[in-house]
Formats: sequence, structure tokens, C-alpha cells
Amino acid sequence: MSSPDDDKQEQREAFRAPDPAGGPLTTDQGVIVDHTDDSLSAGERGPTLMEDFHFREKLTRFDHERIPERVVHARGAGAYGYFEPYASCAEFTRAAFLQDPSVRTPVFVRFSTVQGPKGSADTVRDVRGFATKFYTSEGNYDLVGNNFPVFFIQDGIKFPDFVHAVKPEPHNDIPTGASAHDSLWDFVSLQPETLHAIMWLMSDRAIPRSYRMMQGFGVHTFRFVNAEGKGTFVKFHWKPKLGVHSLVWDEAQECQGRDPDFNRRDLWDAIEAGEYPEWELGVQLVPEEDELSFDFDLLDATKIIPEEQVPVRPIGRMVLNRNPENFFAETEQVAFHTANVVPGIDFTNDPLLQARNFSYLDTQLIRLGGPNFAQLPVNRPVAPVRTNQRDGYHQSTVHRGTNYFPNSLGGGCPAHAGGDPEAYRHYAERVDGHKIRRRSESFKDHHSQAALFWNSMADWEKQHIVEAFRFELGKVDARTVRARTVEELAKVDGGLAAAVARGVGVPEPSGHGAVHKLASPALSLDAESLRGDGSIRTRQIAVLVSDGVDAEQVTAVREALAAEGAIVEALADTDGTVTGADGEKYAVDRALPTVASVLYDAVLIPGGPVDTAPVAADPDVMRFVRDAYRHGKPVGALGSGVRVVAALEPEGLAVSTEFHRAVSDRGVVTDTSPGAASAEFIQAFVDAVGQHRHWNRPPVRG
Ligand code: HDE
Repeated sequence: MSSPDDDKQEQREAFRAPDPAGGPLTTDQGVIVDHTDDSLSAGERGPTLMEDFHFREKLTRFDHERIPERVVHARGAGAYGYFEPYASCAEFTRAAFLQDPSVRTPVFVRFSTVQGPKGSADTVRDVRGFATKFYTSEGNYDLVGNNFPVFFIQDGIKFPDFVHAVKPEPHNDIPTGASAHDSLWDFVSLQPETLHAIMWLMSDRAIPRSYRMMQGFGVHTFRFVNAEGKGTFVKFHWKPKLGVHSLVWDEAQECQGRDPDFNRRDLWDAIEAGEYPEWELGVQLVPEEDELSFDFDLLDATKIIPEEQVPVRPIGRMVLNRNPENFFAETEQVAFHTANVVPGIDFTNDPLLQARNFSYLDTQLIRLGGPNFAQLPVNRPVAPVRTNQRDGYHQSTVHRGTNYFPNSLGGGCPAHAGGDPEAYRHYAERVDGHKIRRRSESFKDHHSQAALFWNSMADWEKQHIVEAFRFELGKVDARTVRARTVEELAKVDGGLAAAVARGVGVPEPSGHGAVHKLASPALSLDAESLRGDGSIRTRQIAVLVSDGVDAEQVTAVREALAAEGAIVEALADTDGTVTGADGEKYAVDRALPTVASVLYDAVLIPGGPVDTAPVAADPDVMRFVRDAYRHGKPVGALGSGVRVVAALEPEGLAVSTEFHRAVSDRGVVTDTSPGAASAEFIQAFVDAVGQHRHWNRPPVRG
């Protein structure tokens, strides 16, 4: 039996363009072209001729290369892979792709930012999209989620308002990719249902280190339906194997200039290197009988179900193992739709989800220029498609036979599945009520879960949140908006509101302490369950080398780190080589001026018998080490290299120069012994890198 994965592979082959090496250049009509560098003209210096069909076709095709970018989530990166369940989920859902651990279902995932246009920077403060298309044997299933478990609004009718507010201001189209401007905060301060998602947006979750190190959430409560027709509420969670890790704001901003493609490149490079990112799919299941047993409404997408209340059950894993061959054809043209569901997965009455079920199809019609986008290779199901839908722009299927039902001339085909158990049947939920335009009372608490998020944070996370609010509101010109936002924050937590108020120059609200007591420790990035396996696989480590470096030591350390899966690069003033202490040439991977500390996860300064004072004086080197330290990154130094780090002590950097012994202090790992790095040093440095960041450091100046 072939699996959907084999079928998708076969389909891909069928849609690949002919091999460019297989023959000469042709026109769109297949006519061979002899020359494409000069247009057809009347004489050498004469006008271009209308009859130059090759010229006209080439320019016309170029003029029409762009399609409208997505109105939101325009900036993205995608990859293919597969999903496999751990065991049958038949008890809860009949979905075929969740039954058999031996069946791999192919997937395409697109990660994205929301606010910025297609060409904006990756490391902006924003929600990240995490949209997965499962090409199942029963049709395509799209889980179109985000890296936050909650959304900014409760009812989809507010979406245009929210998006208008967060997008660049209409008069000057500023700012690109950022939420730090008046209209967003004006909206937020007047629409408190945004507050819970805003807390996430101000946290480090909004600046992920990597798409590979990001959680994903279905956000809405969906419904599983089993073969007996029994429904169970379900919330979807993706958890990355590498753990959840973030940047810091200062670093994220510098990355926007140093490498605007930071996240996109990271995903691409990891997959090219065979370091396939992996996520576990988990579900929170709530029996239908318990629908009303929470102190919030399950249909309200601004709420989470705390994991402590309903645990997340792992049900399968997803691996991304192939980069697209053509960005436009695949990542740009992929069309997700929340209403692409398969038997066994159904909706709830969440008004945000209901609106999305309208919006995604509608948006594809304009973006992809007509109704036939499901025929594009990236969107094409592996399940057979037989419909009476016909014609329209870009129809690429040659249909035969009748195009209506019922028919006798076509033998009654395609026939209704009738009682076929494989057919999709909507969950027979009982619904009755009056037509009203009113929000349910059960949706009215906007502050307690915003507080729950705040209460769940570690101290360093709280500090980052306060700094983020200060940055964002500090960019807001209207003081009234700053003050109104702080008043709203006071309903979340008095301490938070006061700290923000002090930073943005508005009066501190009085009389509010901690308002709500709820907490969910599982939300903190310090939570054990989000830390991954502690491995340092694919972490980028910079080794700063210069003439006189102990090349033998560097080689041994590199090998040890590479054996752990890290990616190590030697950086020096200029590209090419440096001359090691032994007189041998040592290869440099990159010149320091082309990179920066923000592009690496850790830095190591090796030793050498020569005096390292000249290296210490190099401003690029000092900035590199200072930035790494300020951003909480592991700093390692060996032998005389320790002096480089120690040179920053007057600025506040804490370093132990204890003699001839590996010392690890808040992620600064040093060993002044000359010669080969000790096993203790390597282990301590690997541990420090495995922790990702070290927040318990004193602040540095400079
Ligand atoms: Fe979307 N959203 N959205 N959204 N969304 C789009 O569809 C919309 C919402 C999400 O990589 C658009 O194809 C409405 C929540 C992702 O191609 C559009 C509402 C969540 C992506 C649209 C929401 C999302 C989109 C733009 C409120 C997380 C990118 C282009 C009712 C659970 C998919 C497109 C990709 C894209 C509408 C709210 C996630 C306009 C009306 C909540 C990941 O249809």
C-alpha cells in the first residue's frame, strides 16, 4: 500500500518543470529562441519591432511576475516534511492520518510574521504564523496556527480594525514590521480583549531565535469526532524538539540590519545541513460534557486552557526535511484555509474561527487570481478530486463528461457517497437561538488571563516585558494613549503598570497591586518542558582567532563542539588565513566586519602564547564579546584569551580568572591554563551553550 507521502512525491515529480539542461531556450509556445540579448529592430540603430514576439512575451511575463502579497502574514518561509502519529487516536477522532503510526502524511509548513510586507525583516516583534498543510489520504487538512496560543480579538468582525491599527499608519506607511506606533496602542487601550495576546507580544515569545525553536498553537477550540459520531473538544499544540528559545530585543533589532533573513536563513540552512527540525503534536482534550466547566469560555480565542488544568497529550511528530525548489511556486502560492478539514475534525462556534472559515477562501480568490488555486502543485491534494466545479481562470485540468448532478448521461458520476462511512459529515451540533449582534457575557473577562501570563513569568521575563512595553509606548506620540494603556495594565497587575508608567512618563495608577492570582508555570520559558533536550545541535558558535592563535587548541575545541552538533566558525579581522603560534596557516571562515555577535549563539576566544593585548584592543572583537555577554550568551575563553574577556571587567562584565582551572560562572566559562582545552572546560562550555541564555548577570555598560 502506498502512503500519502509516496503519492505526494510522485505528484511532485509530475509537476516539475522540464530540465533546463535538456534543450535550448524556448518561448512559452515551445519555439526555440536563438538570441535573447538584443531586441528585433529595424536596422542597427532603428526602433524595436512590434513583431518581436520573443521580446514582447519576455517583457509581458516579467511585468506580470508579481501577485498581491498576503494582506497579513506576507513575509514567510516554508518547508516540506511529514507527520506520523505515535498511536491510533481512534478513541477521539476518525481522521485517517491520526490512526496508523506506520503511515507518514506529507506536510508543507509556512512560518511567517504578520505585520510586515513580503520584504520586511524577520526578527521584528510580532506574532509568528505556523501554518501546516497535511496532504492526507482523505483530503487536505490545514492547521493554520500561530506561535501564541491566544489571539488579539474574540470576534472575526474586528479583524479589519485590529489589522488596520497594527499595520503602518495610512498617511505615511510607517512603521514597517513594527507595532510600536500610535494606532495599534490606541486600539489596544480601547479594546481590552487584546490584552492577553498583547502580554505575549511584549514577551520574548514575539522574537523567536528560530522558527525551529518555536511552539505552535491551533488557538481555537476545535472538535474531534470519532467513528461513532462522538465529539471531543480539542486544542492543538506543537512543541519543538530543540526547546523554545528567543532573542533579546536589542539583538533582534540589530539582526534586522545585519541579516534581515535571519529566521528564514536559519530554517533553510538547517534543512540543507540535514538537521531536520522536529515538533511534537500535542492535544488538550475536553469532553463535551465539560464544555461549561471552566471559568472562561472555550469558544473565546483570547483564553488558554492552562496545561495544569488539562494536560497536553503527545499524539505524533512532524519532521521538516525538504526545502522548496521554488519560493514563488511553493511558499508564495501555498493557500491555507481553516475550513480545509478532514473527516474526524470539525469546528466549534468560536466566532473568530467562523470568520476565518469565510476569509481564507475569499483571500485566495484575489491573491491567486481565481478559483483554481487548489490545482497548484503545492495545494493539490493527494486524495483524488472529482467535482462538478468547472472552468474559471487558470483552469489546468481537462475535464471530460458531464458537469452536473444528478445526471444519467455520465452514468450518475461522480456519485454521492451516500452512507459511505468515509464521507465527511458535519458534527450534528444542536443550535438554536435568536439572531442577535451581541457578545456573550462569558467573553467579558479580559484581564485575568493577561494576569495569568504575567504571574507565570520568571523575573527576567517580567523585566523583558516591562522593557518591551516601555519601548512600544515610548514610541507612541499621543500621551493620552500611553496613559490609557497604563490604566488598562493596572487592571492586569499594579506592579507592571507602575513600572511601565515610570518608563513612559505618565502618572502611575494608584491602588492596584497584584489583581489576579492565577498562574500557569508551564508558560515560562524557564519551564522544564520548554527547554528541549539541552543539546547544542545547530547552535552557531563564533571562535575569534588572530595571528598567534593556538591552532591546535582551536582545532580540538572545534572538533569537540562539532561532535555535539554545533556549527563553529572561525572569525578574524580579514578572511583567508591567520598564522597560528606554530607558524602554520589556519583557515578563517568569515571576516569579522561581515558578521556580528547577534548572528551567533555563543563566542569562544582561544588562547595563544603571544600576548593578546592587540586582539583585546580591536574594537570589533571587544564589541563582539560585550554584545554576546549583554545578550546573555555563553562566552568561553581559554589561556591568554581570558585576558580579552577580562579587559571588559571595568565595564561590568563578570569573569573569573582563577588560575589554571575551568570555571563556569553565569555562562562565562574560562580556563587560564595554556595548551589543550581540558575536558572540564569543554563540558562546562557545552552546558552553558545548552542553556541558551544566562539572565542572572550584572548589567554591562557600553
Ligand atoms: Fe489569519 N489570515 N485571520 N489568523 N492567518 C490570513 O489568509 C484572518 C487568525 C494565520 O502562511 C490570510 O492566505 C481573519 C488567527 C496564519 O499562508 C487571511 C482572522 C490565526 C496565516 C486571514 C484571522 C491566524 C494567516 C491572509 C480573524 C492563528 C498565514 C493571507 C477572524 C490561529 C498563512 C491568507 C500562510 C493568513 C484572515 C485570525 C493565523 C486574510 C479574518 C486567530 C498563520 O485570510
